[in-house]
Amino acid sequence: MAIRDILIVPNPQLKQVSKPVERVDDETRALMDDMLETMYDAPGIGLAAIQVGIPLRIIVMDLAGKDEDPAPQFFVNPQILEDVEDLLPWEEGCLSVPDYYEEVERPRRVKIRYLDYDGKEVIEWAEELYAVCIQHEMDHLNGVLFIDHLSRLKRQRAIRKVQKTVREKALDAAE
Ligand code: K2U
Ligand code: ZN
Repeated sequence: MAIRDILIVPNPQLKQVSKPVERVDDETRALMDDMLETMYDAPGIGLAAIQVGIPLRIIVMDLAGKDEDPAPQFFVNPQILEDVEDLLPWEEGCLSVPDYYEEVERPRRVKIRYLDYDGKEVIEWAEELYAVCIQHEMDHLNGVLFIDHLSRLKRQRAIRKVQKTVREKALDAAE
């Protein structure tokens, strides 16, 4: 397993639409293992393959709390089959938009279909944090960041803030 670099805005690769996986094989599983290790190291609770520069429709997640056993989840070629009108506001962050948080509203429940780590089809409803996170990650697969749901002014402010933080961290590292 390996920890991979996470792409940061405004890297144009993050705007790519990722392609479906043709077959869940050992190469796919090796990538998912790397993604999971990268996510835990960040730390985060979700990660899309495009965030480590691989334009494939793959997501990993682990919503287990700090005091719970890890509960890794793997999603290949995920699709939203149904959603509900009721929206859930949630203060979101993103490993590709570090240190920036804003409220986003998304459907409170979504019915999803995906292939798991072994390529088996799963169909289930996601709600609350699971619904928020899977929709956030599936946005990544379509080249959409959570800041794209914000006003133009807030989005530009977020990118400027991240670029300033990245510059400051680079200067600190150079000293
Ligand atoms: O896509 C990502 O960068 C992963 C996000 C997933 C996420 C976004 C919004 C709301 C919940 C999850 C990162 O995990 S953001 C960091 C984080 C860590 C713990 C809890 C919430 C967010
Ligand atoms: Zn994200």
